[in-house]
Amino acid sequence: MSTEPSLSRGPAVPIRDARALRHQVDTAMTETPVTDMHTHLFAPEFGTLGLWGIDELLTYHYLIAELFRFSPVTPDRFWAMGKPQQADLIWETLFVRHTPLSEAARGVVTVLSALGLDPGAPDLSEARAYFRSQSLDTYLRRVLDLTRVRELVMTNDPFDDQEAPVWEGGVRWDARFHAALRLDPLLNDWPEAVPKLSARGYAVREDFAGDTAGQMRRFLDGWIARMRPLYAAVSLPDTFQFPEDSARGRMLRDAVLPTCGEHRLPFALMIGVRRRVNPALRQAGDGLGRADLQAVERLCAGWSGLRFLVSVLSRENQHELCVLARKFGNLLPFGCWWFMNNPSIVSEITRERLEMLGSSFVAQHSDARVLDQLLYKWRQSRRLVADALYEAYRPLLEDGRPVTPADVARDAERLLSGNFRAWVGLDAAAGATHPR
Ligand code: HDL
Ligand code: ZN
Repeated sequence: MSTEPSLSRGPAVPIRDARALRHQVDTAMTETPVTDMHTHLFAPEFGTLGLWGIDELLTYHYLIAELFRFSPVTPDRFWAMGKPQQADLIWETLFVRHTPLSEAARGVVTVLSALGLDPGAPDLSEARAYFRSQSLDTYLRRVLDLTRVRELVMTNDPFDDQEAPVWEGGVRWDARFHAALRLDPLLNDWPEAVPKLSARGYAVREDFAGDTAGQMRRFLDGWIARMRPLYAAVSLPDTFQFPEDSARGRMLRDAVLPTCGEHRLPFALMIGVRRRVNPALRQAGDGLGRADLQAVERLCAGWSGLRFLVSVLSRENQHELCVLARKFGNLLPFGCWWFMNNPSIVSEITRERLEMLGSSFVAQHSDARVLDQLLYKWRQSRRLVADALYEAYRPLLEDGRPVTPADVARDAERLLSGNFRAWVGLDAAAGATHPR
């Protein structure tokens, strides 16, 4: 990214040379406020559900998976440790005795540097002292200011025993945090969900007999009223099929999709995860698989009045997703999810999306689990999207189609915020793509 002083250009003054264009793109991608539309962060009102600080940062499951590649420690011994001891071991192993070369490890280095802490420290004493000195409100404001994240979307699970009571207690939460109604237990673990729903007074049957669908719609209506989510969401395995004569297939057809339609609630599908490939690693034990995106094709075609947000976990599915988005105006691709959120792949995905979709997609989400991660995830993503956007503009200049600063500002805003906000009705931005 260029470091030249900001060029004073009128919004309509065409940019005619590549150097000025590069600077304009870098400035816009650095300064444009972001709507982080998928995270695992929580508003301060959710208490200890919200993670922040060096020990949470280092025990991120990405780093736990990497620890076991370098350390002889067994998973059992690791899980028997307390979190500070786990963090010490990860720091010593991945950051002191080895070079922090992976994206997740480099991210911690970026966070420490952004906070003015020593990323080469021999231990965590300085970092722990810093975080002990911080209040969450002040630190949250600092992180959101530094990253220019204007708002973010949580992942909210009505089946989570720690989170559900906060909602049922009538929480009023920080307006910078939006809710997303996450439905994995309903759609992926129905047999386990049935007794929990029965205990809450929903007369549901595992075989869907009786008024199970009606009861599930009542359940969903209640949580939509409580959370006021921007969208409903689910992660789905690589084996996902639709339609399908299964609990998931029936729940989607008879309860979730009709309810999303009734509430005009967009539905986010995150497809390709293979849960617990190595159970011993717990949250770090998930893998991925290539999915059959014809299921998405049938959903978009069969539920044409619904708006779908889709992200896929296999690199091989990314190109297919772009082609599907060209066929269905009710499909909005989003972000570079999880194992896709690495520079080499983010760069490829963003370029192929610009080539096939122009600016009509959501460039990125952080998927952050720890507040501090916004400091590296968004710095990296802004750089990578800037590079791809610049490469997309350059041929226009060469072919005599000048680009103005207003063009660049509008495109950056759509990619980082506007497309998503329009999709979920946060603002009725002109020109947002709509279901045809
Ligand atoms: O299902 C999801 O939302 C995934 O993002 C998982 O939470 C995963 O563990 C993750 O954190 N990926 O970044
Ligand atoms: Zn996630």
